[in-house]
Amino acid sequence: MLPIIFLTDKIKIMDYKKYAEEFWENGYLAIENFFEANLMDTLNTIILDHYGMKPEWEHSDEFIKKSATEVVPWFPFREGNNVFDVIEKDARLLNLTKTILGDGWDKLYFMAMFSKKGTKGQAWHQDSPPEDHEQFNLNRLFYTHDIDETTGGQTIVFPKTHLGEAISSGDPHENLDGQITLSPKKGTLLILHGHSWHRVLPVKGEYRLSANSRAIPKDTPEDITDIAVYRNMRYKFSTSEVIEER
Ligand SMILES: O=C(O)CCC(=O)C(=O)O
Ligand SMILES: [Fe+2]
Repeated sequence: MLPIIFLTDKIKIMDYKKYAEEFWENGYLAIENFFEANLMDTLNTIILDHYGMKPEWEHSDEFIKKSATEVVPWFPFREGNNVFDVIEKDARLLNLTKTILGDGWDKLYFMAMFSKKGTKGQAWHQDSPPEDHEQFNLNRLFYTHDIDETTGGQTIVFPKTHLGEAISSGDPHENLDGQITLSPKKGTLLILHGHSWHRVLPVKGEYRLSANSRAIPKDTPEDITDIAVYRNMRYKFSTSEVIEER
């Protein structure tokens, strides 16, 4: 049950504390209809216009092959495009983030992601090394179109893994007992701990978009997501290097 009290159709009061508890218990929290459909339609168009339908890969061939991940990131704020302020300044998102991360939290960066039809999605990974539980990134993902079994590209999470160690080594896209398949809808907010094991299924629809306004707790280095942990390696993005084979 979602802890939302409906006062009228328009006004919702969110119980931030309950949401934060759910997040800390499971390592993720999905809230449907968090953002309005009209806003999502507008942002979907803006993101698609940026990519066109045949974007070039930004990652090295080695990364794409070894990581079994096919996604093209876009960092609009780095180009002076502030249109996604509308998300980052949303008072409810700010409140929820503060309730989860506590005082002194900060924005990290904003990233849209595109995968085209027929691509692999994203292999199991953790966004940042899990050895220090105090140091992590918080994913604040939202989806501008419906994602389901027909479109493919569903997001898979493994509950409670944010409390543990590095992801088990093995097949990058293996089905694991205990995994949960999420079908985010247009307007869904998915808060996901960076140490939670997660992946994205292959894309069957015309395209798949998601966007992520990453945040960090107080005293977390800004390069926290430079090294990601996959089932077959640790990868360092700044130098495009496999730093550990697993
Ligand atoms: O697009 C998604 O659903 C998940 C993307 C992801 O792995 C991330 O933003 O860290
Ligand atoms: Fe991720």
